Amino acid sequence: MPAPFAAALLPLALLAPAASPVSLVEADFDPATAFVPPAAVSYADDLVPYGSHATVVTDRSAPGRTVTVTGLAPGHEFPAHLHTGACGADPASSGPHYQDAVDPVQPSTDPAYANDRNELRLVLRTDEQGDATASAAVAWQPRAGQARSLVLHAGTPAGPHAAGDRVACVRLEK
Ligand SMILES: [Cu+2]
Repeated sequence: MPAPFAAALLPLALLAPAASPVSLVEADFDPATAFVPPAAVSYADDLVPYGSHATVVTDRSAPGRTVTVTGLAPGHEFPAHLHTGACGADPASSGPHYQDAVDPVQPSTDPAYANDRNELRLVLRTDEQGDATASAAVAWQPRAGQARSLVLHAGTPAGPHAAGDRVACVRLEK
């Protein structure tokens, strides 16, 4: 019975050219002062050594991100968030947290907006090698061009840094 067989193949043929729902950002942390603007910036070489590495996997079929880092300070907790701005020489250039529903009052402190369903937040807990993987799932896709960076904060133990200091930034969009 050729007709049902052909009908069954048709949806597969339509799906085949679609782009993979998974995209990947691979970046080495470098100083912001590098001659070529780096794909990932470290602002604190003691916590995020130059040459350490980040991988950010985005799966559009199950919104969220999986972040892997290697070679960071061992035994450390780095909170990491999606931020709106681009990585730059000034750690503040990455701007506020990306929010699906944007709080009309910025900086956002209202728990109705500043929460882990409306923002993408995760915590990277490094092992004794300085490696960590963490995932966060959310119910939304970021608006194109508005979630430009993943920022790592100093977290705990913060050492000479304040826990909220931005210690590194991974470029997700131009
Ligand atoms: Cu943040």
